[in-house]
Amino acid sequence: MTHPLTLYGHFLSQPTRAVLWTLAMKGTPYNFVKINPAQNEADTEEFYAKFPTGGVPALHDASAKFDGKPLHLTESNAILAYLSSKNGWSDLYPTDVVLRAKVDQWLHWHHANMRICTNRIFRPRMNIAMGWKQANPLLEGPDILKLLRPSFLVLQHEGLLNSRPFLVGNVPTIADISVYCELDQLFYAKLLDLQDFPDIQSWMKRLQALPHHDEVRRTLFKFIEILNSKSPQSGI
Ligand SMILES: N[C@@H](CCC(=O)N[C@@H](CS)C(=O)NCC(=O)O)C(=O)O
Repeated sequence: MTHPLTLYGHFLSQPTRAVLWTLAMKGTPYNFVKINPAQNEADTEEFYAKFPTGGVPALHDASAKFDGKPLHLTESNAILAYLSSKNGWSDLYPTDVVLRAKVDQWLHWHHANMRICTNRIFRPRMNIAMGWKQANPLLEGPDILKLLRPSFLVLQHEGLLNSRPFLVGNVPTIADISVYCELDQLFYAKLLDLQDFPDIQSWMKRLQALPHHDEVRRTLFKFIEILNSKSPQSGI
């Protein structure tokens, strides 16, 4: 069936997962095109013509126009904000300017902070396990904690201050979704030491309880089995 929205992405891509989860939670129909950038599947003229930044997730919205053409949008947090604004999901992206500013703060913070969960910790493991692109050296337990500790302090002491249930209040927003989708993979791969951060642990449990959590992580769970079996494989 054809829908105006087409999402290009991969189930192991953390920012793709954030968009997929949001669409699932809101019951929004869309077409999905699986693209694995780690196997150079985004390196085609056709993809670059639509999405010059070359990565996933990437959204095509046939019901909206930019420069006289259908809207093509990259950057997961921009996609999440766009979908929320367009569809009036004010629970996920509040219309109150102060609350929205706090959501935006976390979305911007995510890029230079939480994103290291993938770039420095998870992706090297993924590339080795799947025989994909060249990997950086693997970081292990204490080095992972050292790298993430400053971000955990910010999350615990500013985000979840006074045991606030979610980063910006009593309900989850796209800020929680974006940040959590970096940490989930480390949690399930048993690479996350949150002993000193009980508020982050409780917050993660609240996110795990949201609808469609496991469904959008089926490929991640399968990949973690491969990772634990320590034998290189392909086909995800
Ligand atoms: N800031 C971007 C990051 C997107 C990103 O890093 N995507 C990865 C997959 S998780 C990608 O497409 N990388 C391109 C490549 O590996 O060549 C976002 O939030 O959407």
